[in-house]
Amino acid sequence: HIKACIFDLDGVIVDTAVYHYKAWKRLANELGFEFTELDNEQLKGVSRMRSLEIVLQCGGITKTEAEQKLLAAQKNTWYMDMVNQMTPAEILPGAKEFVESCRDAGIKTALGSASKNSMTILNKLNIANLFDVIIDGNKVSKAKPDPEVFLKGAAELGIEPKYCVVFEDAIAGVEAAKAGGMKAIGIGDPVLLHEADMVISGLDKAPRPPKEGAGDWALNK
Ligand code: G16
Ligand code: MG
Repeated sequence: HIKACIFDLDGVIVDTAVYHYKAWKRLANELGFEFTELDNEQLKGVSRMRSLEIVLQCGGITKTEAEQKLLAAQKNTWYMDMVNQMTPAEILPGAKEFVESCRDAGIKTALGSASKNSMTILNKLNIANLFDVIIDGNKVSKAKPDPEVFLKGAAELGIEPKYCVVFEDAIAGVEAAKAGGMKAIGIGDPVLLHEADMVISGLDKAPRPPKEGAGDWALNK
């Protein structure tokens, strides 16, 4: 019986990956190498500093820790310039309606994102109030596939992990949910996300939760 839904942000509620990509590509280009959309796939769900390591590896470049901090800050400035232009029109199809339908059915909702910018993004989209609990990159020390972000979400909601379902677009995120003893609904490619209990193309395709006491939810398998 599902009592809580925990949502990843980038790739589930909104597509910020395109802005991450533009900012990382600009950094790579200024450092003198190319960074492709395919390279960018490796960054999904991954923390900012780990993303930078992967980008630098793509260019075969090594930097000191101090230089890395400056580069990550530069990337974040360019990224936030784009985030600050975002509007609620960029919420992915069906995402807002689905989270609302969970709340209407008495299911608790949480955000579980690696991004330290989650609050700014939720405020730009006008949907911060849809989540009972928000766990973002500022509140966790271990990145996905470690389950910390989702376990904290469940703990703050006061719901046992086995009653939680996580919605995730990243392989590391699905792994994190399963490692935490939760159900995982993958958003995206069923081959890539084969560890998920179910894979859908987007929240617009998620089965709606039944009203309280009105039978089983199709997610609840
Ligand atoms: C998101 C993105 C990642 C990004 C990470 C950290 O995670 O998918 O590409 O590197 O957040 O973002 P920031 O630099 O804003 O702290 P998620 O967990 O929402 O998919
Ligand atoms: Mg994601």
